[in-house]
Amino acid sequence: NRLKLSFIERSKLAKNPVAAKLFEIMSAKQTTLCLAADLTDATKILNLAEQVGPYICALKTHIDIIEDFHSNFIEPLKDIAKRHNFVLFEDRKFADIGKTVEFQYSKGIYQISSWASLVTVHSLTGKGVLDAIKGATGNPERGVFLLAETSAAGSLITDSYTKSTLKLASEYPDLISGIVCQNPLFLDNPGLIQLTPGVKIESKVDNLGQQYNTPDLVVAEKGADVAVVGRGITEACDPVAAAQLYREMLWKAYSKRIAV
Ligand code: 5IU
Repeated sequence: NRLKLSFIERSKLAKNPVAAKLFEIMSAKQTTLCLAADLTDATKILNLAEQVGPYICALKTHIDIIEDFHSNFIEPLKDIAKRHNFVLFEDRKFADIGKTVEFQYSKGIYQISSWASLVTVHSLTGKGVLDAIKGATGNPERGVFLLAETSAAGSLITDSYTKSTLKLASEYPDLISGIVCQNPLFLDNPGLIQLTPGVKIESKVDNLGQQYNTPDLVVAEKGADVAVVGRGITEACDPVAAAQLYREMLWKAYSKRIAV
C-alpha cells in the first residue's frame, strides 16, 4: 500500500525518471506542494516562483494564459527551478489525436517539450497521445500525469473511464509519472504519484464549479501525494506565508499518514 511508504522508498520504485526525481525532491525539501502559478503576467510568475521556490516541489503553469509570453520567459523560469530544485509542470491537458499532440507538445510558440519535465494528458483519445509524447523531440527527461478524475462539479468522467485510464497508465510505465485524481485509486502501485488539485484551507467552492478539500483531508483520506494549490496562495495577502503554511500542513499530514 503506497500510502504507508515514504517518498524515498517510493523513489526507488518509480519507473519514470521524473517521478523518481520528484519523489527525491519532495523528500529532500520536505514538501508536497505544487503551486498552480495561474497568473497572466510573466514577471509576476517569475517573482512568485523565486519567492516560493524553497517551499514547492513543482510549479504548474498554464503557459497559454500569459498575456506577455515571450520565449525569453523560459530561461529565467528554468533557472529559478534549477536553483530552488523544483520541477516545471505544464498543465496542458493534451486531448487530441497523436499527431496533433506531437505538434502541440513540441512546436508552436511555447515549445513545451523543451522546458516542461511534466505535462498533463487526457486519456480520452487513448494510446496515440502517449505514443506522441513519448516520441516527440525535446528534453528526453519527461513524464506524464494522466487525468483519471477532476475536481470540477458536474464532470462527465465516469467510474469506468477512471478505471480505463488506470489501465492505460499501466501500459506506459516508463512514461507515466502519476495520476491526477481526487481519490486513492491505485494503492498497489507505489511508483506512481497521486496529484490532487482542488486544495484550499478555506472556501469549499468557487463560482465556476471548482470544489475544494482541505490539505489534511486530501492527504490523510483522499490519498494525495502532491497537492496542487493555486488561489489559496496566489490570492493570499501574503503568498509566501501562505505557501509556507500549505507546505507545513501538507507535510504534517503526510508524516502522520506514513507513521500510523
Ligand atoms: N486543476 C483543477 N482541477 C482538476 C484538474 C486541474 O483545479 O481536476 I485535472 C487545475 C486548474 C488550476 C489548478 O490550474 O489546478 C487549481 O487552481 P486553484 O487552487 O486556484 O483552484
